[in-house]
Amino acid sequence: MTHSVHRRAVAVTALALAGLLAAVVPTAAATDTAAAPGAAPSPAALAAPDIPLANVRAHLTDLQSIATANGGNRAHGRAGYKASVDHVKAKLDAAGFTTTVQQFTSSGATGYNLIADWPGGDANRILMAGAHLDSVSSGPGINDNGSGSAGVLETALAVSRAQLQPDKHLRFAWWGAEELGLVGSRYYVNNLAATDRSKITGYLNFDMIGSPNPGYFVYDDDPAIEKTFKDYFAGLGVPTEIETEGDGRSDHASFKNVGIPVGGLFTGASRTKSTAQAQKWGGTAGQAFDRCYHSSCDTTSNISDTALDRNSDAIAHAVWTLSAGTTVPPDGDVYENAADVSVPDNGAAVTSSVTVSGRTGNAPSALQVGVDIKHTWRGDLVIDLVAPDGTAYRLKNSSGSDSADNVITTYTVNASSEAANGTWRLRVQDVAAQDTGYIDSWKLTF
Ligand code: DTR
Ligand code: CA
Ligand code: ZN
Ligand code: ZN
Repeated sequence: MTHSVHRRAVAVTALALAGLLAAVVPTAAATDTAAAPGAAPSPAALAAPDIPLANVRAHLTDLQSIATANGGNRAHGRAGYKASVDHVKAKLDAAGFTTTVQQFTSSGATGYNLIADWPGGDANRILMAGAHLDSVSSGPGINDNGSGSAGVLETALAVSRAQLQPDKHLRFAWWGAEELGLVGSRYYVNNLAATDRSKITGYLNFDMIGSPNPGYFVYDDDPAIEKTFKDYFAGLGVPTEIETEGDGRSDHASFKNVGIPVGGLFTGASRTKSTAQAQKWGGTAGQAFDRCYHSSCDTTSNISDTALDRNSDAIAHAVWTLSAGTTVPPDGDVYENAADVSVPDNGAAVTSSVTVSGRTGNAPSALQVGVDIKHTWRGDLVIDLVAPDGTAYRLKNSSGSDSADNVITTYTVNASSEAANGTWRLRVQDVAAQDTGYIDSWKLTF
């Protein structure tokens, strides 16, 4: 919509002045910037400690000794597995955890899940981290999955050393019979009452995190969990790839199947590292990430210390970050993005996003969408809320006659058919020539 010349002359002068002022106040490019929910956790809550590689290595040495003393493996139904459970449990008991050994039967043998609760935190918001502790029968299973088991164990011991008191309740788990088909973790989930399942805000899985020819793969299931890991590795300057070997390949599938947000890390198994991957990660192209996968040579010699260290530190970062939670404002959970996003004049739509996680069920029928858009002649603007599944809810249509400036208001949207968790976007488009502006901030209140 073009406007009267008179108004345009005045507007152009004002805009020119604004433009000069704007030169002093940098505005973000028209990018989509996800933001965490509500008030940011306190910095202290995010500062996970370094996980000492030597400690993780010592756990692997212990697991190797257990396998060597028990027929060379730590497989379900064998003495080496129960000895592994007893060993890890003793360390957790000594560190102040409340441990539970959950028994089940599979393939005619007794299996064991080890669950360790860290006292404190909100019992209605539980963050879990786990790894399968069993090996295949053909070897000691040090990378698969002593590495994940040791990384999770040392993170739990670091929680104890720090006497961490996060907002959320922390629960750690070591699964039995994963190699028989995720048997232990599925048994755990299936025996959780629905009300107890809904309290689990996320499950983090670590299965093979020390492969000798490592890749750095991040599960791409829950966006907020994925971002937590990707941001950590970005901080190290380590590129990551999305784990693509299939959702059903480890214990996170048991949790994902019942709608619990999941994430995790993986350094690769029998697939071959490509030339491009070797260029970005080092190691040997044309060779498997782990040549000893499910073999007798999966010993303490079958580990990359660099990968084990980085991933153990990433586990701690995720546990500290995702358990910090946020102070729930009195008016419910608020998820805000205050990054400026320029709206091109009479141009393409731009978006600004917020990532919602840790909630259960669907969004409310009266979801509050607060917008603050600075834009002269707001009649140029079309505004939509886009749900995580892509469904668009029209908040405002363009209107040539609405010459007022700025859209600073709260819309109420019936979003009850949308899952609450995921990335929500505010989409804004200027559909008329002249007059410009930007998204100043917006927020969702559940
Ligand atoms: N199934 C796991 C190894 C494995 C293979 N692909 C993936 C992807 C994500 C995690 C683990 C895996 C095992 O043998 O224990
Ligand atoms: Ca470390
Ligand atoms: Zn395996
Ligand atoms: Zn495994």
